[in-house]
Amino acid sequence: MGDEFILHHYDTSPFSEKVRLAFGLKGLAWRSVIQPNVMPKPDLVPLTGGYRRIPVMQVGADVLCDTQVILAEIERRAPAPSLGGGLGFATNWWADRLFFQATVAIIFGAIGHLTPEAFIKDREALSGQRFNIEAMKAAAGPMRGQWRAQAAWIEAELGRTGAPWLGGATASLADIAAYMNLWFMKSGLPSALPELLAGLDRTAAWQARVAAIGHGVRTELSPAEALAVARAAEPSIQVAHDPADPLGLAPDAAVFVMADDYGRDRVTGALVAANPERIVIARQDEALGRLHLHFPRAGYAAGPA
Ligand SMILES: N[C@@H](CCC(=O)N[C@@H](CS)C(=O)NCC(=O)O)C(=O)O
Repeated sequence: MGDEFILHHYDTSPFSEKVRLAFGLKGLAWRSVIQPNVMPKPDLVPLTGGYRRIPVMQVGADVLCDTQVILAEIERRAPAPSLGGGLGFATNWWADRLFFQATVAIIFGAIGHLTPEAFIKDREALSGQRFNIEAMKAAAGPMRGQWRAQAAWIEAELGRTGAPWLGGATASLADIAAYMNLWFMKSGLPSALPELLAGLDRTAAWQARVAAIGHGVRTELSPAEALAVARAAEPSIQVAHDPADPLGLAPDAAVFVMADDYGRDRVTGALVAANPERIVIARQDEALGRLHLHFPRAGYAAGPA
């Protein structure tokens, strides 16, 4: 079990949907561990050292936080068929941040008043901002134009090439990343989609194609079993340290890592390796032993602890 892909997620999580589709694109088998969608997450935080966002992927005693580094690791371990190269990750960055913020504004502008109090409190803690339902309502209308502008880029690209996928003849990360926003809109506010996609027929057909990629072979695992896998394993993913890294720290230095957008919990450990793709830190957990935590560089701050 030490080299299986273990995905800590929940079914309604749009970021997790990207990873599930990446497993589907590559036809991979994976273990699914369902985690709560609000704090506390007592079976997740021991693995992550305090990082609370979803999804997290575990391979033995290696813990990958954030879809950017999860997708890079899936690509490394299972290179064919490929998720594509750097442009896919650039598309992923746009889809995660800019396109996603437009999607969130529209969904919560419409359903914010139906949101349970516990969820609101949790997301206020996550974002460090008030969950301002009136402001979200006011922003949602104008944001529809911005959302459609971004969806129209998908339409334009499919129209320009006449290909079934954004990258041409085969599906890639660009498809999965951009699609995540349509998936979230469809599950969060399905009534908005016909208007938002009106006339964007290629995009609607592409959306169905991406959905049909599926999720590969999913089997459930309990949180306790996942923790037992970590306890029984030693970190095994080899990551090269880049001596030219701007962080300027040598392996073994005490470092912190934190997201620079929301969920900015600081995670600390000893540097294992830092390169343009990821930063890896080692943590000793009382119950689980030595763990290596992998974070992306884009979107994260890191420095001496
Ligand atoms: N940049 C992160 C973002 C992850 C993210 O925002 N996840 C959402 C769920 S889709 C989350 O963690 N929400 C708070 C929670 O579930 O507790 C990634 O790519 O993994």
